[in-house]
Amino acid sequence: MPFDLQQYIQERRSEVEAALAGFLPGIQDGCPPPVAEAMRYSIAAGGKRLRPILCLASAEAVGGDRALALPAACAIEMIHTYSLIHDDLPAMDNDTMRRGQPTLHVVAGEGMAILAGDGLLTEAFYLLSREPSVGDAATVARKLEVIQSISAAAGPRGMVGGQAMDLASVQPDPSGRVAPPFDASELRRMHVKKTGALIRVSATAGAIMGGGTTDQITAIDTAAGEFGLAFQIVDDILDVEGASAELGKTAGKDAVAGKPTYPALYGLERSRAMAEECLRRAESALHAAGVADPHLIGIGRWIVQRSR
Ligand code: GRG
Repeated sequence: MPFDLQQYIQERRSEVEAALAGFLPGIQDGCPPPVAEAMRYSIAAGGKRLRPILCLASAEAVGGDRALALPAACAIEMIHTYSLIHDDLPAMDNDTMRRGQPTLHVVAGEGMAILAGDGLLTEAFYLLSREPSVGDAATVARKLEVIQSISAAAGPRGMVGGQAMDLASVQPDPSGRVAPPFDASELRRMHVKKTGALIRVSATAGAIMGGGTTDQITAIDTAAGEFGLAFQIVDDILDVEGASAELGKTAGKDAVAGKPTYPALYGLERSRAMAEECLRRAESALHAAGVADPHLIGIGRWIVQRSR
């Protein structure tokens, strides 16, 4: 079936952005203006919307209605945006540019940036518990499964845990000790948690909300695990090769901070080959389960071929 991936991505992105604007709380919901505005500033700053698009494509790949996955897609983008706000804080990665705009703590102050991040995280779960509001038992059961999967992926077993491993690898502990550099398997473990878990659950949540069978959900989960790793490898490559203006954030920070990265460990050429290998493994998992939807495969290629 011929299709235009760019058009698909653009259409899903617009859908997600319109839904996010409607789901975010405002003053009419009793949300005080400074925190409402701060949350909207970071969401509206842009971003590729990779995770929500992957979520919607996964719902469709199992033959489901993507409208049922839209709240999960938006909730995941809220959680992702919170993680970027907190990651950019002086206590963490200390960055002043994100999504091509000054970071939230630069424009709203550190306290408000912390609160906006907290607000996006909690609001995501408020949304997940509330929408879709369809009352049938199957949808309610799927919502609960998705809430469990997303909370595991975003919390200390997943993204928060990975961020803690990352932080400990560069910041001295209270006694002044810095952890020894990661070897290859620790680097992989850190990325699987820090970046991979949320990308992975984006696809899995979409497949669950789309009513996929266990085999379909498992295959999409496996493929998205590979997408998540490929995403991080490419992110590390872009940090070496990319220009800050195109990336929308400060390039070259990993090397300056002495961070363990794929190019540092394996070199650029091998890192590129590793990202391609992830893609091949993802595609074969999707083919084996009969869910090799062209949009899903195309999103994998987008992850590896992107320049920002
Ligand atoms: C603060 C709990 C907590 C976690 C932060 C994901 C993360 C954990 C920090 C981000 C650090 C970082 C820049 C990691 C590299 C991979 C990554 C998540 C890049 C940003 O994601 P994109 O490229 O961003 O999808 P956009 O702006 O396009 O949404």
